This record gives sequence, C-alpha cells and structure tokens, in this order.
Amino acid sequence: MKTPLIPARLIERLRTARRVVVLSGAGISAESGVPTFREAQTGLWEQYSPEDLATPEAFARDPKLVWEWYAWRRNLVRQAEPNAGHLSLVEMERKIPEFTLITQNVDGLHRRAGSQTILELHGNLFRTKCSNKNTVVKTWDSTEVPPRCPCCAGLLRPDVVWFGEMLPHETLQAAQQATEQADIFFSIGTSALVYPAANLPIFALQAGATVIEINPQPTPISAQMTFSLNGAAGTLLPVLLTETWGH
Ligand code: BJW
Repeated sequence: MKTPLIPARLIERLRTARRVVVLSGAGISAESGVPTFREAQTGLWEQYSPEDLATPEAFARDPKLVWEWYAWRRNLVRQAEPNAGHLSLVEMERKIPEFTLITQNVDGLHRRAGSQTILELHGNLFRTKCSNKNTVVKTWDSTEVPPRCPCCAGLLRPDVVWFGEMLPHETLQAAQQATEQADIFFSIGTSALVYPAANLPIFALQAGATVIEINPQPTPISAQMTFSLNGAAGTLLPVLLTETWGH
C-alpha cells in the first residue's frame, strides 16, 4: 500500500483548527523561479556574499553595488508569478477562522497571490526607505544611484532587514503573539537558520501547538516537529487542502 503524503491525524486536526499560523521562507517562492538563499548551487548566498550585500556596513561601504543588486532582485521577482503553494495559503486563509501568515520573504508574492493577513518580518523589496531617517519614501526625482531622499538628501535603500538590524518591532510582536495562540503552526520553505524567525516554530511547540514543517530537506528543527512533511510546498499544500476540505 502507498504511504499517504499527509498523515490522517494532521488532516483531522486542521479540519477543526480555529487558529492557524504559517511561517514561510524563500522555499515557497522557489517554484516561482525566485532563488532561495542557502541551497547548494542555486542559493543567492552561494554566489554572493551576504557581508557585501545584506548588512548596513556593506551599504555604507558600497551603496551603489547594494542598490543595483536589489534592483536586479526586484526585476527577477517582477517576472515571477505566485505558485500553487502561495495559492493554497490563500485558500487556507478562507477556511480558517483566525489565520496569520508570517513571512520572511521580501518578494511580495503572498500578497500578489491574494493572502490578506501577512506579517512581513524582513520587509519588502518593493518598498524604499531613507537610510538617514528610516522613513518610507514613495517618490523621488534624484537620478543618482542610489537616489537621494527628497526630504533630507540621505541615501535611499531597500526597506528590507539586513543582518544585524532589528526586525520591525510591531510586526515581530504580532508574529510572536499569533504564534503563542496557534492551534496549528506551519513552517514552510525555510532553513530555520535565521533568528529571530527561527525561534517561532519552537515557541509554537512550547505553547502546545501542533507544528508541521514542509521542506524537501531536513532542517535543524525537523526532529522536533509534530509532523515533518518531506517535499515541495507547491506539491504538498494543494494535496493537504484537498484532503482536508475537498475540492
Ligand atoms: C523548499 C522548496 C520548496 C527549497 N518547497 N521548501 C541568535 C543566534 C544566532 C544568530 C543570531 C541570533 N539572533 C540574531 C542573530 C543574528 C542574525 C542571524 O540569525 N544569523 C544567523 C544566520 C546565524 N539575525 C539577524 O541579524 C536579524 N536581526 C536581529 O536579530 O536583530 C536583533 C539584533 C541586532 C543586532 C545584534 C544582535 C541582535 C536580522 C536577520 C535578517 C535576515 N535578512 C535576510 C535578507 C533580507 C533581505 C533580502 O532578501 O536581501 O532575510 S537573510 C535571508 O535569510 C533572508 C531570508 O528571509 C532569511 C531566511 O532564509 P530562508 O527563507 O529560510 O531561506 P533559505 O534559503 O535559508 O532556505 C530555503 C529553504 O527552502 C531550504 O530549507 C530549502 O530546502 C527549502 N525549499 N525548495 C518547500 N519547493
């Protein structure tokens, strides 16, 4: 007999769950053609050094390089479309009374897919802020690279969270609160290596939630999960949805 992809006990719990939280990472966008960070061969950090591109020190050293790298990333994402994994989470949100999607992704694909309640822990590639005042800037006339803030002439930068920077306080607080109250918590497409996001599945476990990981590769938290589903989000999530709620 073929082993079912999704354990029956998980389907039963999901059918009756009131509060569901999903933490997503770069892996959920991999099937849309957006590169992940740490995968061998294809991960961004395999080809580029985070110290040169994703720290405040890197931006201070070479703002043009950093700005242009993010412009290249924005172009990649513009050409991508949400995949079956993103769309399944839109469906899940419609079925669950209290659903929170926490994402580490900066690509905006969850919103483009139609998800409503999204907490973006690491910012958004398509938002720009002033590096002096930390305020979001929507338009500018400057043609310099990077452009300058129309208010204070500070350098503009992508509104993403680099290593060594604090996560947006209210967003992180909301994520922690939703996690503590979850009946079911999914960790999908993340290597669970970057903190504080990597703490969330563990907090959920400690608070008594059923915690499910969806990833084709094991991660440092796999062994602690209630269920560890070994496979691609774009394959497993549609099956999970169909088996739980039918078509
Ligand atoms: C699939 C799939 C498919 C593939 N389906 N799955 C505690 C301990 C140790 C260190 C620290 C700590 N606390 C803080 C730190 C430092 C640091 C950190 O965590 N370092 C570790 C790397 C060691 N954290 C920070 O600096 C954070 N800030 C902070 O803590 O502030 C407080 C503070 C300040 C000052 C001093 C001390 C404390 C900020 C972290 C910001 C992370 N930023 C980035 C870049 C964002 C902008 C950009 O995009 O350029 O965020 S780094 C990068 O990693 C990006 C991601 O959001 C993040 C997580 O990566 P993710 O999503 O998990 O991707 P991958 O590639 O790692 O994994 C993909 C997974 O998908 C794989 O497992 C695949 O198998 C899987 N997969 N196909 C399902 N089809």
